[in-house]
Amino acid sequence: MTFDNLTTDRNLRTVWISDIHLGTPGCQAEALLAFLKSTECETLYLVGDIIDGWQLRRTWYWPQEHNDIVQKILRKARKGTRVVFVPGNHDEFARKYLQHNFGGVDVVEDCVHTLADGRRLWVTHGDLYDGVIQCAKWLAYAGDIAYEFILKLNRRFNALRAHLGLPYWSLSKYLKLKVKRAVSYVSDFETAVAHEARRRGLDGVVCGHIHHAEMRQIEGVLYCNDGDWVESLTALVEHHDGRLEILDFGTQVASAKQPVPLPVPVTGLASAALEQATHGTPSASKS
Ligand SMILES: [Mn+2]
Repeated sequence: MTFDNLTTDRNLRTVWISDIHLGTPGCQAEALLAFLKSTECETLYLVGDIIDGWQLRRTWYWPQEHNDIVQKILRKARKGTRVVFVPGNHDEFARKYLQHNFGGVDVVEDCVHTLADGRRLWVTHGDLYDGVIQCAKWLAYAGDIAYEFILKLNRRFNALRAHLGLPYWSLSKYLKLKVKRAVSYVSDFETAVAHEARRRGLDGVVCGHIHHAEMRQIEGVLYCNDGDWVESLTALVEHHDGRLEILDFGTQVASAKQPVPLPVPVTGLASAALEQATHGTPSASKS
């Protein structure tokens, strides 16, 4: 997989990625590996939910591609890239190791990044400003199981669509954009982190957590979200002149979308037919 036609500038000052969710079948490791291979940067920020401890606790899932991602990142650190890991809620286990350095990766709770043009951005995963996680953790866990389920449905649905020759279509993205309460939940979150950045006297914020890449001004504060590598396949990058850009690989991958192998054995006639549809497709032969 290559992303040759997306941008010509592969030499960047800074890259922010988050919500990779290694350890889950939803993680699009192949696309992320292609991105990491084709990009050089001075600083790489891993803005949380890199390894999904919540799901690994429920079901152990760790294919070779997920090792490859970890190896690639550690290799970048060895070769001189400054790698900073800001843990999120799904990898909150790493919050026990704040201020430590693992194989060249600095683990910090949050930090301030100064752009080439002098603007200062607060880098945080953002879950501390998510009302659901703060007030009802059980609901966040339930929501996580529901999200996992919708993603699974989504994969089967798209395996069927691929079988019928139809393009990739994201059910969970559709639900997130259409459900009115989800929209207000997202805007509450965005406003909360922007306010906190301003309270800290900074020009803007870079966060992740809600799986929706975005870059806009909120009440005079630059709000940037680097998206995720489960569905949207996006990264936030800084060019050498301090210019920020969201790189979106989702559209490219969608056109060459491959059905993801199903993680759990399925039962029942309809699911068996779907399973057959998945494995009957030549592109599903990678396991
Ligand atoms: Mn999160």
